[in-house]
Amino acid sequence: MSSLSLEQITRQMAVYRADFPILAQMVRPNVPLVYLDNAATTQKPLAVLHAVEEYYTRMNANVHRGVHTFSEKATAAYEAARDAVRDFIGAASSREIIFTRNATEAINLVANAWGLANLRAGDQILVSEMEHHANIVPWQLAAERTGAQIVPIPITDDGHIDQDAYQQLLASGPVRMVALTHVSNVLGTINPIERLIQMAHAAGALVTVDGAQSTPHMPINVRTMDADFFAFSGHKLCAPTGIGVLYGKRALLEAMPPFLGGGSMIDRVTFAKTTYADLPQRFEAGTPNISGAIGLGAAIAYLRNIGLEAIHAHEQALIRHTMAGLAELDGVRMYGPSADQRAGLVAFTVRGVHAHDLSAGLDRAGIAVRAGHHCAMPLHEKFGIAASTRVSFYFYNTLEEADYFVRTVAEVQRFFTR
Ligand code: 7TS
Repeated sequence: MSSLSLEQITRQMAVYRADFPILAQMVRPNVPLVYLDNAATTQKPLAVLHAVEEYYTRMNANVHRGVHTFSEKATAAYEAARDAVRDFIGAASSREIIFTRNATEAINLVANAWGLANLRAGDQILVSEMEHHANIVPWQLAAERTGAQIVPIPITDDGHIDQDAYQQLLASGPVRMVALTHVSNVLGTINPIERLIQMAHAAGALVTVDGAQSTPHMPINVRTMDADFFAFSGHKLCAPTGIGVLYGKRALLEAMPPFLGGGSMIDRVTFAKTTYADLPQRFEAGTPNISGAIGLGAAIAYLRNIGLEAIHAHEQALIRHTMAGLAELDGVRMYGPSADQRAGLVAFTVRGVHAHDLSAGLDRAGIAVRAGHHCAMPLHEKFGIAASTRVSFYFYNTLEEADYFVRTVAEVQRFFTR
């Protein structure tokens, strides 16, 4: 698909809309849904809905327990989903793939299991100023318990990691962990993650990459980027809610104590001493989200069939078009880098219109966007604003929707400022 022209890709993408019944829904009579809140969560194609239904209809049983036929079927399907995730993100082994509820839980797992075992008073954890709260608060909690210190990595005014400042922070350490997002959910910045990881490793620090906003939209290879830990959520890539992934390098995961205790994660339990299961079961206490994992496997197959490079190219075309349109409106301020350096989302403010009024106005026209601080309060503080409006695309969005969005922003602005 990557050999096609952009125009061909764009035409092809519109065809996939038929796989998403929700995209044909009305917000109210005669007002079709224009869903532009994909950074919050994405819609689910029939292939995913059917995979979940099929699991409950034909093979529902608990995994890794019974020797009965249905438990074996369910276990095989659950483990096939793990293998699909391994291939999708380029991990070396399926043992390095831990199923969690979401990216947030994946990062909490690292901050607790790795953090409490490895952090000491005086150690530093670098956290970039563009992180989502999910990659800030778990580290703060670990720091409170261990005496480690959180140090922010500054960003530039155009929304990039300040690499000189980052280098200085790494050099002055002792830095044990760097918490970095691959793509910012507010600025859209695609961070030069390989280079930032190399810099951390050269200073002896590990890196936890928040892949929540990159994994759905571009090819990912955790081995090429050399991430130590990498977290993402299924629901942002067409899978059901309640399933997420933590990738960790095998040696790191093997050396970590468990996060949650209970069934499935043990080797042998006595009241005197309990020993733990091997990877990945050690980190999957209790009955997992079996149908969610199977849905995630189906979502990955669906996305791979479209092609992650084509998805990225189409979304770049949408964001270029949208930012050019917004730039023509008076009083619109967009945050973050230029369109060619970002993923398919942009947060902006409109002079004279509060972000919540704007999003309510857009909703009246059927357009779903997000307004607020987008769980990135330190970032909004940095830019001196309390709230912004964010439009975020996925492959099923069209240039016509982008045009309609820009036109409606202009109309709402006229309404509030006349
Ligand atoms: N990291 C980033 C960069 C995110 O954008 C989000 C969710 C998360 C982590 C947490 O994901 P979860 O699935 O564990 O909740 N971001 C958003 C958003 O921007 N709007 O709604 C959720």
